[in-house]
Amino acid sequence: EDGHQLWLRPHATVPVTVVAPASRSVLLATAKQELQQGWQGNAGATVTLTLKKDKAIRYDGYRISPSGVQAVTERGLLYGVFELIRCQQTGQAAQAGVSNPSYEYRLLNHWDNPDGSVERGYAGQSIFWRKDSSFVTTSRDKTLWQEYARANASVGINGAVVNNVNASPRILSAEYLARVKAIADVLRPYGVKTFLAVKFSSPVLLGGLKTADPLDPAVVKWWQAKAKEIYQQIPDFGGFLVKASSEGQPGPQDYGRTHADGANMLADAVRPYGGLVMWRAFVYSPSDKDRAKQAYNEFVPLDGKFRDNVIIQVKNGPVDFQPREPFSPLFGAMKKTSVMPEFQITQEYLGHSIDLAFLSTMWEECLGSDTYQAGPGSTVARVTDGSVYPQKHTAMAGVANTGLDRNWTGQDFGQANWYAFGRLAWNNQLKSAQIADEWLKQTFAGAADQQATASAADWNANFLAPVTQMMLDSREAVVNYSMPLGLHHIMSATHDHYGPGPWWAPPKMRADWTPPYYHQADAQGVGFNRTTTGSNAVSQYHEPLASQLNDPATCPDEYLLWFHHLPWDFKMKSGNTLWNELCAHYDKGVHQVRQFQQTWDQTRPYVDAERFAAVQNKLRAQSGAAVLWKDACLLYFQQFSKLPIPASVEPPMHTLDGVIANDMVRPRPLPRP
Ligand code: BDP
Repeated sequence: EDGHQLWLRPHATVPVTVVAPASRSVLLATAKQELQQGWQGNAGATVTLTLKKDKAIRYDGYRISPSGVQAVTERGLLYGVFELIRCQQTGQAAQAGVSNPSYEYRLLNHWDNPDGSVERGYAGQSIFWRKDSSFVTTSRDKTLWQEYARANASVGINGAVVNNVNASPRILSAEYLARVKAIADVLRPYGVKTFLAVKFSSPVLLGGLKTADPLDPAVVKWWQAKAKEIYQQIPDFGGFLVKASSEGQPGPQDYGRTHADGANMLADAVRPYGGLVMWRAFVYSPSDKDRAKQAYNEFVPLDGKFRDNVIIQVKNGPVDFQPREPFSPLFGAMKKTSVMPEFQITQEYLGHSIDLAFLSTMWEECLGSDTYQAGPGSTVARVTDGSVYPQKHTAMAGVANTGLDRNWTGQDFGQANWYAFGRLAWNNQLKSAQIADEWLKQTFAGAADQQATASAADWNANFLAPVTQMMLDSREAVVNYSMPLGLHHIMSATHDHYGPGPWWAPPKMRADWTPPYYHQADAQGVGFNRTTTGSNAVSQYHEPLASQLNDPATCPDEYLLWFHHLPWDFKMKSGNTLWNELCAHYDKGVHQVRQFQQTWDQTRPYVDAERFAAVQNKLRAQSGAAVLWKDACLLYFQQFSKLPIPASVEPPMHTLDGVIANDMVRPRPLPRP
């Protein structure tokens, strides 16, 4: 049990007869095969797969009926088959009726570099690229890509951007495109489309042109020719993802052009082939007073100026994938443009592949947030999935956490985040409790080394219930021990965003990359004043939210220090002072992780030895990290608050000098049990 099978572990099956339309398509063959190899329903049953027009079915949706699965596309049939099997495995009755995906495109973004490294990857090297690659596709490559594509299909993911948004121009060279084609050929039978991230200056760097100006006819021609070259090899190629004029990446602004000019030029190049351009809104300049405001400021004026095959890809929060952020105010504000959410599955700011953090609750929180942009109930989910605005295209992206590690994601529970992303992209109203329940049943049921003992009731009570609860609490625990009450971006820079670093601010470093820019701690208090008396970022939210966030009395505790700079003795809703409340949150986080350790220790009879020990080791490391976070942050902030740590809080076991010295000087190798 090395976890390689993910949530698709083999299990006892029974024979089934599949009736399907005659077709030579590989997708349909995949659907039939999955059904035959995974059927656990009535032995000898007949299941009919039907392709038929049906007004109730949208995109790759499907209809389940007692006789089988009906869909409009072959992909839809495959997803219906996976739904039947998922229900059989998790002991649910398959719901008769239609299931439509919330989003047309459900995509993973791989931040994989051509040299095989993965930016913010914590599960080994890339599954797509390798340094020594002679670009011969080996059978090992193919097997791995096939397993990957199958896992995606099983949760409805239908697209993959196979290289980093900080894109190398080389990815568009003939040599690399040949490998992209090889990847696309393996992903296709599972309905996964291949996309590429492209560097805006590719016409210069790869094509030898003098400029990448999007309005220059030679540039336009270069991209058109490149698109043609790609589609000749990969007729169903998905399109481009672009990070432009952002964090040092080239973009249209280098030529005095707008994001719309840049995006539209690329959109025109792929339009003849039905291609899509996902243009990221992750932009901010070093000099602005409030990074959180910038994407909105740059993009809202461009609303309505984009071609209809452009989607603006917006990170869930206005800063950068922090453990908790309010939703990005761009959601719902761009009313005449397709907008898609981007989540980070890889745990860059939530403990890499060491800490256990089930991110479904974070995404559920974001999707359920009310933007009020078209009246109450205009949730992030509804303003991005076409329910509120007539978006031409809808999509959701997740920055993948996969690598060559045998279990794909480093931490075994990281698999749950890949799973949850797919499930939420299919149905943005799903509840995290259901997702955790499904994932645990498929990933761990029947996995004990000493099988015999556990009855179903025993397993449910002693494994499923406590571990589900642990998963549901896990993200909030990370928030508590790292960045509670709206604190953000106070992690260590030296250790690649793992562990605390509220002090980190080397001279000459751009301010908006340093934690003090975000926490603003001083003798008077702590927090970023984004109210009307500060940066006024609150004004980017729609009423009544703007007023609610603007007033510390009505601003939810979770976002308090995101929007307010408050005195250390500020009276919280709980009756505590801000300082005592902060201490209590850090302490709570530490205790939550210790509770997770106890919970997990008690699951030993129900889990195979290998995964049991792996998770146990990770939790031990996480427990240490939580104490370090608490000690470091409380001791650091105490320099400003000058207040005692309450007796109810576990006293620090570190010294501030000690943790700072350790953070600055010694890059710590990450434990890899
Ligand atoms: C930040 C990451 C950086 C990415 C960037 C992005 O630290 O590695 O390139 O996001 O999303 O969070 O472009």
